[in-house]
Amino acid sequence: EDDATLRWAIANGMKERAGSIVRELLKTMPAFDIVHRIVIPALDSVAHDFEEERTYLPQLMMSAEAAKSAFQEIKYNLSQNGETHAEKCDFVLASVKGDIHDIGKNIVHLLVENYGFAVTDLGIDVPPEKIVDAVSKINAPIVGLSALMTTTIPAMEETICLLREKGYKGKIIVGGAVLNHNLAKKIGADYYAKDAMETVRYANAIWENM
Ligand code: B1M
Repeated sequence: EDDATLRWAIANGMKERAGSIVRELLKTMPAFDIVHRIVIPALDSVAHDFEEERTYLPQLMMSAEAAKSAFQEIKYNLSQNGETHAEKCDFVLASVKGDIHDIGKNIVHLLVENYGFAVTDLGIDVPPEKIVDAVSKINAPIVGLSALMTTTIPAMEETICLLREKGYKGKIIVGGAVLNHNLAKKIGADYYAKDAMETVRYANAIWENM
């Protein structure tokens, strides 16, 4: 099986097929190469086709499911190889209230975890109070928030405000398609990460300065 087949399986929303191709690919290709060289570009092209109205919502959802099944295989492989051992600090992650997009968040989860952070993923559509509760219970020095829609940026801001109001002293990283550096600053975040790798770099810098 080759790269093109996986790209095809994701583009066409073939969930089982995507999983089995990844299992094959993992025999010859490092897990992160599969993520960066195949899965992310495949998702980008599906997203692009959607925006250009060449594909529609049901297909998009199927592609998202296929990508998820690819990530599951990758995650399983990494855990089998003992590569997910947490040695750094806690990292709480969530898609904010009203936002059910989680492909990007799941990539962030995968990478951050594999760079040694103990990730608590609260999932999607997470209300500010729940995030604040988890962060204070775990005493996490880093929180990552994901929002992909202009309509969920206010929920992101609300979450940041509530965290600060409750005296949170850690770092808040935000990410997602509609965000940028200026908007992140405006809503009170410490850092805007344009992708998963940038999240890792910033988290590492925080960890090293602790
Ligand atoms: Co939706 N959707 N969607 N969608 N969807 C967008 C975001 C949209 C831009 C598409 C469009 O219409 N042009 C648009 C928002 C418009 C806006 O507000 N400006 C939109 C909309 C409107 C909607 C719906 C309302 C339905 C509709 O289209 N009418 C609906 C809303 C649901 C809801 O949340 N309440 C909806 C639903 C869906 C699906 C369910 C079909 C599916 C999501 C499936 C899933 O996630 N499980 C979906 C998808 C797939 C998309 C697009 C096409 C692709 C998103 C994606 O997964 N990209 C998207 C268009 C786009 O983004 N161009 C779109 C791939 C992913 C790897 O990238 O998520 O950006 P991304 O993550 C990156 C970085 O941003 C960053 O790192 C990631 C990895 O490198 N990052 C972080 C992300 N989060 C981070 C957090 C961090 C750090 C970095 O914290 C530390």
